[in-house]
Amino acid sequence: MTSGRRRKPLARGLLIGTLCAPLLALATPAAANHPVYVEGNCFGPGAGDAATGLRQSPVTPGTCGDYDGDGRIGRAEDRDGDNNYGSINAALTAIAQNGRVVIVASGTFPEVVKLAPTAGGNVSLEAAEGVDANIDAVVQGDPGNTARSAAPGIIIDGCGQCRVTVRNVMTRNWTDGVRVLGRSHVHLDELRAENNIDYGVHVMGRAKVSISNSQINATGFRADAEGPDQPDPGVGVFYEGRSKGSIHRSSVTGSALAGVASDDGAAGTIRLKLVQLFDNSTNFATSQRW
Ligand SMILES: [Ca+2]
Ligand SMILES: [Ca+2]
Repeated sequence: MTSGRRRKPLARGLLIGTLCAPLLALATPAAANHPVYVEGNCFGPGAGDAATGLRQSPVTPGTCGDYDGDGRIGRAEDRDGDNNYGSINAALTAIAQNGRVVIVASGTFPEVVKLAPTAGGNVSLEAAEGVDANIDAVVQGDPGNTARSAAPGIIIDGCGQCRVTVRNVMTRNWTDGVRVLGRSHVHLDELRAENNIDYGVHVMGRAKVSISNSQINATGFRADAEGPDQPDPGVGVFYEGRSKGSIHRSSVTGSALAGVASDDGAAGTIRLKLVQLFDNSTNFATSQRW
C-alpha cells in the first residue's frame, strides 16, 4: 500500500516541497494518495414522463449533483480548473491513470470508462457509500445512445505490474458491462451489472479478475423502442483465453445463456465461493459448452 508510506505531516511536506520543487515538477500529475472527485448530475428539465436527458450547467448551486456548490456540473465542471470533475474519464486523465477517483454525488455517466494504467500505475475507481453511480449507455433523447450501446461500458487494460480496483458502481445497457484485457490485475467489488447484451463481465487475454459482493443480472436482455436486442452470447461472467478468476459472495442470475463460463484455457482456473447462480439458461459452463 503506497498511501501509508507516502503520507507525511503537513509541515514536513511543505519543507520538502520548498527544497525539492524542481524534482516535484517532474513527478506524475497526481500521486497515488491524492484523490480527485467526480460530481453527479440529474435528469431534466421537467419531471416524470416530461423529463428529458441529463441536465446541463448552470444548475442551482448545490443541486443536481453539484458537490462543490459552484453551479457547474458535467463538462463545465471538467473545464473549470479545480480538483472536481463532471465526468469519470476527465478525472482519470487528471490523475494520469495512477491514483484514486471517487464519485461523491449520485448521477448517470454515459461514457465508456477507460482504466488503463501503465508503468506500474494503480487505479481505484469507486463511488462513495450511498452514492448511486450509474455508468449507462442509454440516456433518454441523447444522440450518442446507438454508438454507446455497441461498446463496452468499462474497459480495463492494465499492465502486468498495475493493479485496478472498481467498487460500488453500476454498469448497464452496454455490450459488456466490464471488459478486461491483456495482463490486467483487477478487483471488482460491489459491482452491479445489468442488462448488458453480450457479457456482464468479460475477462480476456491473461487477465486476473476477482469479483466480490457483486450482482451480475439480466445479461442478454436489453430492449429499445424497436424491441429486444439479440444477445451474442448473453453470458453473465466469462473468463476467456488464459484468464483466471475468483468470485465470492456474489449473484449471477437471469442470463440469456450461461451464468459463469470459462474458455478452454481458463477452465480449472475459476474459483467460486458463496455464489448464487440462478435462472441462467446454463448456470455454469466450461469450454464454451453452453
Ligand atoms: Ca460543481
Ligand atoms: Ca472542476
